[in-house]
Amino acid sequence: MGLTEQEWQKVMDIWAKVEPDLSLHGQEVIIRMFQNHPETQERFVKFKNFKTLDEMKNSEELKKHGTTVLNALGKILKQKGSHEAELAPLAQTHANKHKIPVKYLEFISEVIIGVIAEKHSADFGADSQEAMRKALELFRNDMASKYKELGFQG
Ligand code: ZNH
Repeated sequence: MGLTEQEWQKVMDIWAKVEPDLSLHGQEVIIRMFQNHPETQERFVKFKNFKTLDEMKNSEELKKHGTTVLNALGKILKQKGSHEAELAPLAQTHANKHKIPVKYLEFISEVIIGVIAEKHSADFGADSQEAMRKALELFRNDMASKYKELGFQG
């Protein structure tokens, strides 16, 4: 389940390409998640009534949320697996308050990989994608364990 130092390095390298344009990536991730998995949009009081792509694209709030999500994810990835301190509060809110199933974390993980692959094809080859996929799997597994501890079915 863990990643080798080399794999973490690949994750860090690609994240360094994402970071300068975090909010654009974040916006894209949230919009694509809503489009590919409309049930995820229902979880957001502030976005669930958006109907058109333009509405989504023009929303500063949505962009801000995308930035918040990727910012939190970046902090977690940089812990290279020792992310207990970062994960605990996130698991808490996502289990008890937002009620986000692990399945939705799977959706967003795939979307994140897809968006990065599109924007950074030259720097995100098969082995980097594989490393990122493993890192996001580790994140989800640890979220799922926390969910269990909190009594959330997830
Ligand atoms: Zn989430 C929120 C992160 C996924 C839903 N988020 C949030 C926040 C953060 C995050 C940081 C803020 C704070 C709190 O906690 O509350 N997320 C995140 C991450 C991830 C996620 C990192 C992965 C990667 N989420 C998710 C999903 C979903 C969600 C998948 C669904 C589907 N979130 C959410 C909500 C919220 C949040 C609903 C709230 C919003 C507002 O503001 O209202």
